[in-house]
Amino acid sequence: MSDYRQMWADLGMDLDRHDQLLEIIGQAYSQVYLTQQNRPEGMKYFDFVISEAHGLRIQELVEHKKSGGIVVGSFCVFVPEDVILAAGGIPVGLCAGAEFPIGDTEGIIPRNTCPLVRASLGFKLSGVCPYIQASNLMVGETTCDGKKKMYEILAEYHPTYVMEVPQKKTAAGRNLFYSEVLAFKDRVQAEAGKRITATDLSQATAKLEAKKQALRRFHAARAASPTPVSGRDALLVSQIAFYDDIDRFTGKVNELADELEQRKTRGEGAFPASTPRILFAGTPLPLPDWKIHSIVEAAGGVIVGEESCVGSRYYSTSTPASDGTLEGQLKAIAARHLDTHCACFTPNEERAQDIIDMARAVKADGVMLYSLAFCQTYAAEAVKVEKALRKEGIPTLTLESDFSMNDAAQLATRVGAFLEMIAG
Ligand code: BJ8
Repeated sequence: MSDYRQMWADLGMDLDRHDQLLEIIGQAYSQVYLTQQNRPEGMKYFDFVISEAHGLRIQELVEHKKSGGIVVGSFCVFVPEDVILAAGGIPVGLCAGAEFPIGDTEGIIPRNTCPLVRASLGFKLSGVCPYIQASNLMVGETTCDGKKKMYEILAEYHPTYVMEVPQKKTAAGRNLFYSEVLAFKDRVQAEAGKRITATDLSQATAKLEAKKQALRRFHAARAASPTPVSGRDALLVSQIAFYDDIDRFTGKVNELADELEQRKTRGEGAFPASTPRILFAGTPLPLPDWKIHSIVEAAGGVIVGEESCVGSRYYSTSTPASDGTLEGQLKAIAARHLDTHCACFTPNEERAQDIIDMARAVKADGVMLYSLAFCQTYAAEAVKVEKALRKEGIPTLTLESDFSMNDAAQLATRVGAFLEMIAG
């Protein structure tokens, strides 16, 4: 990694703190990932991507900018990646799943704010995220109050643009979001110095659809018993989906899906078939948040699906057909995003059914309903979702946590008891 120090310095990063971060992530990765047995061969590519997440990939972004392209960072699946791609830009999902930079937000945003919101700002303030440093623009959205207010602060430190997401999926809400997608296209065009044509956009959307289709194939293969891949590895693939090169990633995920399908034919699993199968449902698990998955799998269970934005809420939406004009395609893109069943909407009845359907599809023995601390929308919705799951006879465990390891032992006890209950 030492070859990249000049590049990091040029990006204005804090090299000493960045060294500390890499050390922590490197240790966690070795412990959570490299100790696993019987991993698919195809995971080697994703190990490589992680090892070069702050190196080679950043070098690619820097090269892209040198040749006149732009890099656009975002925090939520409501930001349309294909609009950025159509302008010759590279979209990157910013991760913020770590405790490391949260102290930097002390006195800037209240402590009783969701850790994802605090870490998102903290990664900018601490100067340890090369993705933020390399991005021309960061794009926020009005999905929750914590994020809305955080973006106002972020704008003081980095060029930031905010898209308004409606709270209701009414005709007025849909029109509002369409106008937001139009305005976003204009902003991206201005940033890139390039007009997006209908052909640019349809090609970009086709790439995005191919990526999501590869992810759908990969995650569908987890339904096999025994499941051919660990939850940790599957989560990693979903996390990397937000920042790797789109075509390369799609190819590698399809290769991995082929391998999982062959494993299924041979009856080969990451864990024995008798291992209790858990569906994770809730708030996003951005890199490098591997906490819940490692606790569940260390306690003798396996995670077989993620109903999360780092998971099915990202890959399950697809772009409806359009008339092919630029406006028609942008309308279809707006409709695609409003098909996301995020707790930021009221009502959001579809989500409970999604979880029930997914639990059945992946043959889950139980569902873990997770929310990050201080996330009111997901915590409140968990009550309703739990009721719906109980009605279907699906065992449920509700958990709330953050990115620190302070509560790891307590979580492990609760998870262990839940696994025993469903196995017994
Ligand atoms: S589409 S889930 S990525 S908004 S956990 S910051 S909601 S207080 S992340 Fe999300 Fe988009 Fe919805 Fe997905 Fe606020 Fe809750 Fe924190 Fe959250």
